[in-house]
Amino acid sequence: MNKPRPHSSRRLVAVSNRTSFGSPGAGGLAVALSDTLAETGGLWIGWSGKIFDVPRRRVNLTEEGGVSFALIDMSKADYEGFYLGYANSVLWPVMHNRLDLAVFDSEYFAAYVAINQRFAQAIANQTTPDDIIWVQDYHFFLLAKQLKEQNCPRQTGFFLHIPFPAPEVFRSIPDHRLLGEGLCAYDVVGLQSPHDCKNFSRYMQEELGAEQVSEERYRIGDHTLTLRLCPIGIDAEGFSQSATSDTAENAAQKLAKFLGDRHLIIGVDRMDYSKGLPQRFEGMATLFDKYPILHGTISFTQIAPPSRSVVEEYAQLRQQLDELSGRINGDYGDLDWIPIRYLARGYERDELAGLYRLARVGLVTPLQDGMNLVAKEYIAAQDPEDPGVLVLSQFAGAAEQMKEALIINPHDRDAVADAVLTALNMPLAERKRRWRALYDGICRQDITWWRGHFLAAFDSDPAGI
Ligand code: GDG
Repeated sequence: MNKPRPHSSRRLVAVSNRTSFGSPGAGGLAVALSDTLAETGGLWIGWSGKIFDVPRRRVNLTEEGGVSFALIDMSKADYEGFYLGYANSVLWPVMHNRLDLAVFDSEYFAAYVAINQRFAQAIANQTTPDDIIWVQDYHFFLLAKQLKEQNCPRQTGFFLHIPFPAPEVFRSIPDHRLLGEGLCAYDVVGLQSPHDCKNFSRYMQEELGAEQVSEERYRIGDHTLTLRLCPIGIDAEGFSQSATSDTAENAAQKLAKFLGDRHLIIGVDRMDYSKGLPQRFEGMATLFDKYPILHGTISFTQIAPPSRSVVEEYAQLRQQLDELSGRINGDYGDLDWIPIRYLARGYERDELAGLYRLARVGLVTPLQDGMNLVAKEYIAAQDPEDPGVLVLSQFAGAAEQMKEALIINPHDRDAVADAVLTALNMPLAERKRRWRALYDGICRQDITWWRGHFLAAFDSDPAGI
Protein backbone atom coordinates (compact mmCIF):
# COMPACT_ATOMS: atom_id res chain seq x y z
CA MET A 1 0.00 0.00 0.00
CA ASN A 2 1.25 3.52 -0.83
CA LYS A 3 2.16 5.79 2.03
CA PRO A 4 -0.69 8.30 2.52
CA ARG A 5 -0.11 12.00 1.83
CA PRO A 6 0.67 13.91 5.05
CA HIS A 7 -2.49 15.26 6.69
CA SER A 8 -1.19 18.83 6.51
CA SER A 9 -1.41 18.79 2.70
CA ARG A 10 -5.01 17.54 2.65
CA ARG A 11 -8.20 19.51 3.15
CA LEU A 12 -9.70 19.17 6.62
CA VAL A 13 -13.45 19.02 7.06
CA ALA A 14 -14.68 19.45 10.63
CA VAL A 15 -18.12 18.26 11.67
CA SER A 16 -19.70 19.22 14.99
CA ASN A 17 -23.07 20.11 16.41
CA ARG A 18 -22.18 23.76 16.93
CA THR A 19 -19.59 25.62 14.86
CA SER A 20 -17.77 28.86 15.55
CA PHE A 21 -19.88 30.66 12.93
CA GLY A 22 -21.14 33.95 14.36
CA SER A 23 -18.70 33.93 17.30
CA PRO A 24 -15.22 33.41 15.84
CA GLY A 25 -12.44 33.09 18.41
CA ALA A 26 -14.89 32.13 21.16
CA GLY A 27 -13.16 29.07 22.61
CA GLY A 28 -9.88 27.17 22.42
CA LEU A 29 -11.30 24.30 20.39
CA ALA A 30 -13.04 26.64 17.94
CA VAL A 31 -9.79 28.53 17.39
CA ALA A 32 -7.74 25.34 17.02
CA LEU A 33 -10.13 23.96 14.43
CA SER A 34 -10.58 27.25 12.57
CA ASP A 35 -6.79 27.72 12.30
CA THR A 36 -6.32 24.37 10.59
CA LEU A 37 -9.42 24.82 8.48
CA ALA A 38 -8.18 28.22 7.31
CA GLU A 39 -4.70 26.79 6.57
CA THR A 40 -6.02 23.89 4.49
CA GLY A 41 -8.91 25.76 2.80
CA GLY A 42 -11.17 23.57 4.90
CA LEU A 43 -14.86 23.36 5.61
CA TRP A 44 -16.85 23.21 8.85
CA ILE A 45 -20.19 21.40 8.78
CA GLY A 46 -22.61 21.90 11.67
CA TRP A 47 -26.00 22.96 12.92
CA SER A 48 -26.86 26.58 12.10
CA GLY A 49 -28.34 27.02 15.58
CA LYS A 50 -31.67 27.84 13.90
CA ILE A 51 -34.90 26.00 14.62
CA PHE A 52 -37.89 26.14 12.26
CA ASP A 53 -41.43 24.84 12.65
CA VAL A 54 -41.23 23.15 9.27
CA PRO A 55 -38.06 21.21 8.34
CA ARG A 56 -35.77 22.98 5.87
CA ARG A 57 -33.57 20.71 3.82
CA ARG A 58 -31.27 23.27 2.25
CA VAL A 59 -27.64 23.40 3.44
CA ASN A 60 -26.48 27.02 3.81
CA LEU A 61 -22.99 27.59 2.44
CA THR A 62 -21.22 30.63 3.84
CA GLU A 63 -17.81 31.92 4.89
CA GLU A 64 -16.26 33.73 7.85
CA GLY A 65 -12.66 34.44 8.82
CA GLY A 66 -11.20 32.42 5.94
CA VAL A 67 -13.23 29.32 6.83
CA SER A 68 -16.11 27.91 4.79
CA PHE A 69 -19.19 26.67 6.60
CA ALA A 70 -22.00 24.34 5.56
CA LEU A 71 -24.81 24.98 8.04
CA ILE A 72 -27.80 22.74 8.55
CA ASP A 73 -31.10 23.91 10.07
CA MET A 74 -33.27 21.83 12.38
CA SER A 75 -37.00 21.59 12.80
CA LYS A 76 -38.53 21.85 16.27
CA ALA A 77 -39.06 18.07 16.21
CA ASP A 78 -35.40 17.48 15.24
CA TYR A 79 -34.24 19.72 18.07
CA GLU A 80 -36.45 18.00 20.62
CA GLY A 81 -35.75 14.42 19.50
CA PHE A 82 -32.10 14.65 18.51
CA TYR A 83 -30.61 17.38 20.68
CA LEU A 84 -32.69 17.62 23.85
CA GLY A 85 -33.75 13.98 23.51
CA TYR A 86 -31.10 11.51 22.41
CA ALA A 87 -27.96 13.64 22.80
CA ASN A 88 -28.78 15.29 26.11
CA SER A 89 -31.24 12.93 27.79
CA VAL A 90 -29.69 9.59 26.77
CA LEU A 91 -26.05 9.88 25.74
CA TRP A 92 -24.94 12.67 28.09
CA PRO A 93 -26.31 11.04 31.27
CA VAL A 94 -25.23 7.48 30.38
CA MET A 95 -21.72 8.47 29.32
CA HIS A 96 -21.45 10.29 32.67
CA ASN A 97 -22.63 7.21 34.58
CA ARG A 98 -26.05 8.68 35.35
CA LEU A 99 -28.30 5.88 34.17
CA ASP A 100 -30.90 7.10 36.65
CA LEU A 101 -31.34 10.27 34.56
CA ALA A 102 -31.52 8.61 31.13
CA VAL A 103 -34.81 8.71 29.24
CA PHE A 104 -34.84 5.78 26.81
CA ASP A 105 -37.39 6.68 24.17
CA SER A 106 -37.25 4.99 20.75
CA GLU A 107 -38.42 8.21 19.07
CA TYR A 108 -35.33 9.96 20.34
CA PHE A 109 -33.15 7.33 18.70
CA ALA A 110 -35.07 7.62 15.42
CA ALA A 111 -34.44 11.38 15.44
CA TYR A 112 -30.74 10.77 16.20
CA VAL A 113 -30.39 8.38 13.24
CA ALA A 114 -32.25 10.82 10.96
CA ILE A 115 -30.09 13.82 11.88
CA ASN A 116 -26.91 11.79 11.52
CA GLN A 117 -28.21 10.74 8.11
CA ARG A 118 -28.78 14.34 7.09
CA PHE A 119 -25.25 15.26 8.16
CA ALA A 120 -23.79 12.23 6.35
CA GLN A 121 -25.59 13.35 3.20
CA ALA A 122 -24.14 16.85 3.57
CA ILE A 123 -20.64 15.37 4.00
CA ALA A 124 -21.10 13.21 0.91
CA ASN A 125 -22.20 16.24 -1.13
CA GLN A 126 -19.60 18.69 0.12
CA THR A 127 -16.40 16.62 0.27
CA THR A 128 -14.09 14.47 -1.85
CA PRO A 129 -12.29 11.18 -1.07
CA ASP A 130 -9.04 13.10 -0.52
CA ASP A 131 -10.45 15.15 2.38
CA ILE A 132 -10.00 14.22 6.03
CA ILE A 133 -13.33 14.30 7.86
CA TRP A 134 -12.95 15.06 11.59
CA VAL A 135 -16.14 14.57 13.59
CA GLN A 136 -16.48 16.02 17.09
CA ASP A 137 -18.40 14.42 19.90
CA TYR A 138 -21.33 12.29 20.90
CA HIS A 139 -23.91 13.88 18.63
CA PHE A 140 -22.50 11.98 15.65
CA PHE A 141 -21.57 8.39 16.44
CA LEU A 142 -23.09 7.14 13.19
CA LEU A 143 -21.61 9.26 10.38
CA ALA A 144 -18.74 7.00 9.24
CA LYS A 145 -21.03 3.98 9.04
CA GLN A 146 -23.71 5.91 7.18
CA LEU A 147 -21.13 7.20 4.68
CA LYS A 148 -20.05 3.61 4.02
CA GLU A 149 -23.66 2.59 3.56
CA GLN A 150 -23.99 5.34 0.95
CA ASN A 151 -20.89 3.96 -0.83
CA CYS A 152 -19.08 7.17 -0.07
CA PRO A 153 -15.42 6.34 0.70
CA ARG A 154 -13.95 8.91 3.09
CA GLN A 155 -11.19 8.91 5.68
CA THR A 156 -12.92 9.69 8.93
CA GLY A 157 -11.84 10.53 12.47
CA PHE A 158 -13.94 10.95 15.59
CA PHE A 159 -13.05 12.66 18.86
CA LEU A 160 -15.15 12.06 21.95
CA HIS A 161 -15.02 14.99 24.39
CA ILE A 162 -16.90 13.17 27.15
CA PRO A 163 -16.00 9.93 28.96
CA PHE A 164 -16.49 6.47 27.49
CA PRO A 165 -18.04 4.56 30.41
CA ALA A 166 -17.50 0.97 31.52
CA PRO A 167 -18.95 -1.46 28.93
CA GLU A 168 -21.48 -2.62 31.55
CA VAL A 169 -22.89 0.92 31.63
CA PHE A 170 -22.73 1.53 27.88
CA ARG A 171 -24.55 -1.74 27.26
CA SER A 172 -27.59 -0.44 29.10
CA ILE A 173 -28.40 1.84 26.16
CA PRO A 174 -31.00 -0.10 24.11
CA ASP A 175 -29.24 0.77 20.84
CA HIS A 176 -25.68 0.49 22.12
CA ARG A 177 -24.62 -1.99 19.44
CA LEU A 178 -25.58 0.38 16.65
CA LEU A 179 -23.68 3.17 18.40
CA GLY A 180 -20.66 0.92 19.01
CA GLU A 181 -20.61 -0.31 15.41
CA GLY A 182 -20.97 3.31 14.34
CA LEU A 183 -17.88 4.30 16.30
CA CYS A 184 -15.91 1.33 14.99
CA ALA A 185 -16.59 2.38 11.39
CA TYR A 186 -14.34 5.46 11.84
CA ASP A 187 -10.69 5.14 10.84
CA VAL A 188 -9.45 6.99 13.92
CA VAL A 189 -11.18 7.34 17.29
CA GLY A 190 -9.62 9.73 19.82
CA LEU A 191 -10.46 9.57 23.51
CA GLN A 192 -9.50 11.81 26.43
CA SER A 193 -7.94 9.45 28.97
CA PRO A 194 -6.32 6.02 29.37
CA HIS A 195 -9.37 5.00 31.39
CA ASP A 196 -11.69 5.83 28.45
CA CYS A 197 -9.42 3.94 26.06
CA LYS A 198 -9.51 0.85 28.31
CA ASN A 199 -13.30 0.98 28.48
CA PHE A 200 -13.76 1.38 24.75
CA SER A 201 -11.15 -1.25 23.95
CA ARG A 202 -12.92 -3.73 26.24
CA TYR A 203 -16.31 -2.88 24.71
CA MET A 204 -15.01 -3.39 21.16
CA GLN A 205 -13.43 -6.73 22.01
CA GLU A 206 -16.19 -8.14 24.23
CA GLU A 207 -19.19 -6.90 22.32
CA LEU A 208 -18.11 -6.52 18.71
CA GLY A 209 -15.44 -9.19 18.47
CA ALA A 210 -12.66 -6.73 17.65
CA GLU A 211 -9.12 -8.05 17.63
CA GLN A 212 -6.31 -5.86 18.97
CA VAL A 213 -3.47 -6.12 16.45
CA SER A 214 -1.05 -3.53 17.86
CA GLU A 215 -0.98 -0.98 20.66
CA GLU A 216 -3.39 1.39 18.87
CA ARG A 217 -4.90 -0.79 16.15
CA TYR A 218 -8.00 -2.97 16.22
CA ARG A 219 -9.38 -5.13 13.45
CA ILE A 220 -13.13 -5.59 13.11
CA GLY A 221 -14.07 -7.63 10.05
CA ASP A 222 -12.08 -6.11 7.20
CA HIS A 223 -11.79 -2.68 8.83
CA THR A 224 -8.83 -1.46 10.88
CA LEU A 225 -9.38 1.26 13.46
CA THR A 226 -6.79 3.38 15.25
CA LEU A 227 -7.73 4.12 18.87
CA ARG A 228 -5.67 7.11 19.94
CA LEU A 229 -5.24 8.51 23.44
CA CYS A 230 -5.50 12.21 22.78
CA PRO A 231 -6.13 14.36 25.89
CA ILE A 232 -7.36 17.79 24.84
CA GLY A 233 -5.39 20.84 25.95
CA ILE A 234 -5.81 24.61 26.04
CA ASP A 235 -3.84 27.51 24.58
CA ALA A 236 -1.85 27.62 27.82
CA GLU A 237 0.46 30.51 26.93
CA GLY A 238 -2.38 32.58 25.47
CA PHE A 239 -4.53 31.99 28.52
CA SER A 240 -1.66 32.87 30.81
CA GLN A 241 -1.33 36.21 29.01
CA SER A 242 -5.07 36.89 29.25
CA ALA A 243 -4.79 36.64 33.05
CA THR A 244 -2.83 39.90 33.16
CA SER A 245 -4.92 41.78 30.58
CA ASP A 246 -6.79 44.95 31.59
CA THR A 247 -10.13 43.13 31.54
CA ALA A 248 -8.72 40.41 33.81
CA GLU A 249 -7.22 42.88 36.24
CA ASN A 250 -10.40 44.95 36.42
CA ALA A 251 -12.48 41.88 37.23
CA ALA A 252 -9.97 40.75 39.86
CA GLN A 253 -9.90 44.20 41.46
CA LYS A 254 -13.66 44.29 41.69
CA LEU A 255 -13.75 40.96 43.50
CA ALA A 256 -10.70 41.80 45.64
CA LYS A 257 -12.55 44.85 46.99
CA PHE A 258 -15.26 42.57 48.29
CA LEU A 259 -12.77 39.99 49.63
CA GLY A 260 -10.63 42.30 51.72
CA ASP A 261 -7.83 40.15 53.15
CA ARG A 262 -9.74 36.87 52.81
CA HIS A 263 -8.45 34.08 50.61
CA LEU A 264 -10.51 33.31 47.52
CA ILE A 265 -11.49 29.75 46.63
CA ILE A 266 -12.98 29.57 43.15
CA GLY A 267 -15.14 27.17 41.15
CA VAL A 268 -16.14 27.76 37.50
CA ASP A 269 -18.44 25.29 35.79
CA ARG A 270 -21.32 25.14 33.39
CA MET A 271 -24.31 24.36 35.55
CA ASP A 272 -24.42 20.64 34.90
CA TYR A 273 -25.04 17.65 37.15
CA SER A 274 -21.77 16.04 36.02
CA LYS A 275 -19.80 18.85 37.65
CA GLY A 276 -20.58 17.83 41.24
CA LEU A 277 -21.70 21.26 42.42
CA PRO A 278 -23.99 20.17 45.29
CA GLN A 279 -21.27 17.83 46.58
CA ARG A 280 -18.76 20.68 46.34
CA PHE A 281 -21.01 22.99 48.34
CA GLU A 282 -21.40 20.24 50.95
CA GLY A 283 -17.62 19.85 51.03
CA MET A 284 -17.29 23.56 51.80
CA ALA A 285 -19.96 23.25 54.52
CA THR A 286 -17.90 20.41 56.02
CA LEU A 287 -14.82 22.66 55.95
CA PHE A 288 -16.69 25.39 57.85
CA ASP A 289 -18.03 22.81 60.25
CA LYS A 290 -14.72 21.08 61.00
CA TYR A 291 -12.51 24.15 61.08
CA PRO A 292 -14.28 27.11 62.73
CA ILE A 293 -10.92 28.89 62.82
CA LEU A 294 -11.37 29.50 59.08
CA HIS A 295 -14.64 31.40 59.54
CA GLY A 296 -14.29 34.90 58.19
CA THR A 297 -10.87 34.15 56.61
CA ILE A 298 -11.91 32.64 53.27
CA SER A 299 -14.60 33.12 50.67
CA PHE A 300 -15.78 30.55 48.16
CA THR A 301 -17.09 31.95 44.87
CA GLN A 302 -18.79 29.60 42.43
CA ILE A 303 -19.48 30.83 38.91
CA ALA A 304 -22.05 28.59 37.23
CA PRO A 305 -23.57 29.88 34.01
CA PRO A 306 -26.83 27.98 33.35
CA SER A 307 -26.67 25.55 30.45
CA ARG A 308 -29.40 23.63 28.66
CA SER A 309 -31.81 25.02 31.25
CA VAL A 310 -34.79 23.70 29.33
CA VAL A 311 -33.96 20.14 30.34
CA GLU A 312 -35.72 19.39 33.59
CA GLU A 313 -32.68 18.09 35.52
CA TYR A 314 -30.98 21.41 35.04
CA ALA A 315 -33.87 23.32 36.54
CA GLN A 316 -33.76 20.97 39.52
CA LEU A 317 -30.03 21.45 39.94
CA ARG A 318 -30.49 25.20 39.89
CA GLN A 319 -33.04 24.96 42.67
CA GLN A 320 -30.85 22.61 44.69
CA LEU A 321 -27.89 25.02 44.49
CA ASP A 322 -30.05 28.00 45.42
CA GLU A 323 -31.23 26.16 48.52
CA LEU A 324 -27.81 24.79 49.51
CA SER A 325 -25.98 28.09 49.24
CA GLY A 326 -28.77 29.82 51.18
CA ARG A 327 -28.61 27.19 53.89
CA ILE A 328 -24.81 27.29 54.21
CA ASN A 329 -24.70 31.08 54.33
CA GLY A 330 -27.52 31.00 56.89
CA ASP A 331 -25.70 28.46 59.05
CA TYR A 332 -22.14 29.79 58.91
CA GLY A 333 -22.29 33.40 57.67
CA ASP A 334 -22.02 36.45 59.87
CA LEU A 335 -22.78 40.17 59.71
CA ASP A 336 -19.50 40.78 57.90
CA TRP A 337 -18.97 37.44 56.16
CA ILE A 338 -20.67 35.56 53.30
CA PRO A 339 -19.06 32.09 53.14
CA ILE A 340 -20.40 31.08 49.70
CA ARG A 341 -21.05 33.34 46.76
CA TYR A 342 -22.83 31.59 43.98
CA LEU A 343 -23.25 33.44 40.69
CA ALA A 344 -25.53 31.79 38.14
CA ARG A 345 -24.24 33.82 35.22
CA GLY A 346 -21.38 33.84 32.74
CA TYR A 347 -18.32 36.10 32.54
CA GLU A 348 -15.97 37.01 29.71
CA ARG A 349 -13.05 34.67 29.18
CA ASP A 350 -10.51 37.33 30.22
CA GLU A 351 -12.52 38.16 33.33
CA LEU A 352 -12.45 34.49 34.31
CA ALA A 353 -8.68 34.43 33.80
CA GLY A 354 -8.33 37.35 36.22
CA LEU A 355 -10.54 35.66 38.83
CA TYR A 356 -8.59 32.39 38.57
CA ARG A 357 -5.37 34.28 39.14
CA LEU A 358 -6.73 35.95 42.25
CA ALA A 359 -7.86 32.63 43.74
CA ARG A 360 -5.66 30.85 46.25
CA VAL A 361 -7.48 27.59 45.57
CA GLY A 362 -9.11 26.29 42.36
CA LEU A 363 -11.82 23.80 43.28
CA VAL A 364 -12.57 21.44 40.37
CA THR A 365 -14.60 18.49 41.61
CA PRO A 366 -16.71 16.93 38.85
CA LEU A 367 -18.28 13.53 39.51
CA GLN A 368 -17.36 12.54 35.95
CA ASP A 369 -15.68 14.65 33.26
CA GLY A 370 -14.10 13.88 29.89
CA MET A 371 -11.18 16.22 30.54
CA ASN A 372 -12.12 19.46 32.36
CA LEU A 373 -10.52 22.51 30.85
CA VAL A 374 -11.17 24.72 33.88
CA ALA A 375 -8.45 22.78 35.74
CA LYS A 376 -5.97 23.67 33.00
CA GLU A 377 -7.12 27.29 32.73
CA TYR A 378 -6.77 27.74 36.50
CA ILE A 379 -3.12 26.62 36.31
CA ALA A 380 -2.39 28.72 33.22
CA ALA A 381 -3.70 31.87 34.92
CA GLN A 382 -1.54 31.68 38.06
CA ASP A 383 1.20 34.09 39.05
CA PRO A 384 4.42 31.99 38.89
CA GLU A 385 5.78 33.84 41.95
CA ASP A 386 2.71 33.19 44.09
CA PRO A 387 0.66 30.41 42.53
CA GLY A 388 -2.56 28.98 43.94
CA VAL A 389 -3.31 25.29 44.44
CA LEU A 390 -5.56 23.10 42.31
CA VAL A 391 -7.89 20.66 44.09
CA LEU A 392 -8.99 18.18 41.43
CA SER A 393 -11.44 15.30 41.24
CA GLN A 394 -10.01 11.87 40.50
CA PHE A 395 -12.92 11.44 38.06
CA ALA A 396 -11.89 14.24 35.69
CA GLY A 397 -9.85 13.11 32.67
CA ALA A 398 -7.45 15.90 33.66
CA ALA A 399 -6.51 13.97 36.83
CA GLU A 400 -4.65 11.40 34.72
CA GLN A 401 -2.30 14.15 33.50
CA MET A 402 -2.27 16.65 36.37
CA LYS A 403 -0.76 14.49 39.09
CA GLU A 404 0.69 17.41 41.07
CA ALA A 405 -2.78 18.73 41.90
CA LEU A 406 -4.38 17.66 45.18
CA ILE A 407 -6.45 14.76 43.86
CA ILE A 408 -9.63 13.93 45.78
CA ASN A 409 -12.80 11.84 45.61
CA PRO A 410 -15.56 14.44 45.07
CA HIS A 411 -18.14 12.27 46.87
CA ASP A 412 -16.06 12.40 50.06
CA ARG A 413 -16.86 15.73 51.68
CA ASP A 414 -14.20 15.29 54.36
CA ALA A 415 -11.58 14.72 51.66
CA VAL A 416 -12.72 17.88 49.84
CA ALA A 417 -12.65 19.91 53.08
CA ASP A 418 -9.23 18.57 54.11
CA ALA A 419 -7.72 19.18 50.66
CA VAL A 420 -8.90 22.81 50.74
CA LEU A 421 -7.32 23.19 54.17
CA THR A 422 -4.06 21.62 52.91
CA ALA A 423 -4.11 23.98 49.93
CA LEU A 424 -4.65 27.03 52.15
CA ASN A 425 -1.76 26.03 54.42
CA MET A 426 0.64 24.95 51.68
CA PRO A 427 4.06 26.65 51.89
CA LEU A 428 5.06 28.86 48.96
CA ALA A 429 7.94 26.58 47.90
CA GLU A 430 5.63 23.59 47.54
CA ARG A 431 3.00 25.65 45.72
CA LYS A 432 5.66 26.78 43.26
CA ARG A 433 7.02 23.28 42.74
CA ARG A 434 3.59 21.79 42.04
CA TRP A 435 2.53 24.69 39.84
CA ARG A 436 5.70 24.55 37.72
CA ALA A 437 5.21 20.84 36.96
CA LEU A 438 1.53 21.39 36.10
CA TYR A 439 2.20 24.45 33.96
CA ASP A 440 4.99 22.72 32.00
CA GLY A 441 2.60 19.82 31.38
CA ILE A 442 -0.22 21.96 30.00
CA CYS A 443 2.21 23.87 27.78
CA ARG A 444 3.68 20.65 26.42
CA GLN A 445 0.33 19.07 25.64
CA ASP A 446 -1.58 22.17 24.63
CA ILE A 447 -4.39 22.53 22.09
CA THR A 448 -1.99 22.66 19.13
CA TRP A 449 -0.31 19.45 20.28
CA TRP A 450 -3.75 17.81 20.64
CA ARG A 451 -4.80 18.70 17.10
CA GLY A 452 -1.49 17.53 15.61
CA HIS A 453 -1.47 14.31 17.63
CA PHE A 454 -4.97 13.38 16.45
CA LEU A 455 -4.42 14.25 12.81
CA ALA A 456 -1.02 12.52 12.68
CA ALA A 457 -2.92 9.22 13.03
CA PHE A 458 -3.92 9.73 9.38
CA ASP A 459 -0.29 9.81 8.30
CA SER A 460 0.48 6.22 9.16
CA ASP A 461 -0.06 3.43 6.71
CA PRO A 462 -3.56 2.02 7.33
CA ALA A 463 -2.26 -1.46 6.66
CA GLY A 464 0.90 -0.97 8.70
CA ILE A 465 0.06 -3.13 11.67
C1 GDG B 1 -16.77 19.15 27.35
C2 GDG B 1 -16.48 17.99 28.31
C3 GDG B 1 -14.04 18.49 28.13
C4 GDG B 1 -17.33 28.22 31.95
N1 GDG B 1 -18.00 29.27 32.46
C5 GDG B 1 -17.76 30.31 31.64
C6 GDG B 1 -16.91 29.89 30.62
N2 GDG B 1 -16.66 28.60 30.83
C7 GDG B 1 -15.74 27.82 29.99
C8 GDG B 1 -14.54 27.38 30.78
C9 GDG B 1 -14.06 26.21 29.95
C10 GDG B 1 -15.35 25.68 29.36
O1 GDG B 1 -16.36 26.66 29.53
C11 GDG B 1 -15.82 24.43 30.07
O2 GDG B 1 -15.01 23.38 29.69
P1 GDG B 1 -14.96 22.04 30.50
O3 GDG B 1 -13.84 21.23 29.97
O4 GDG B 1 -14.80 22.35 31.94
O5 GDG B 1 -16.36 21.32 30.35
P2 GDG B 1 -17.55 21.10 29.24
O6 GDG B 1 -18.18 22.36 28.83
O7 GDG B 1 -18.45 20.11 29.89
O8 GDG B 1 -16.83 20.45 27.96
C12 GDG B 1 -15.21 18.23 29.09
C13 GDG B 1 -14.40 19.55 27.11
O9 GDG B 1 -15.62 19.23 26.43
C14 GDG B 1 -13.30 19.69 26.04
O10 GDG B 1 -13.03 18.47 25.44
O11 GDG B 1 -12.92 18.93 28.89
O12 GDG B 1 -14.91 17.12 29.90
O13 GDG B 1 -17.58 17.79 29.20
O14 GDG B 1 -13.24 26.63 28.90
O15 GDG B 1 -13.65 28.45 30.87
N3 GDG B 1 -16.45 30.69 29.64
C15 GDG B 1 -16.84 31.99 29.68
N4 GDG B 1 -17.68 32.48 30.65
C16 GDG B 1 -18.15 31.69 31.64
O16 GDG B 1 -18.86 32.15 32.54
N5 GDG B 1 -16.39 32.84 28.74
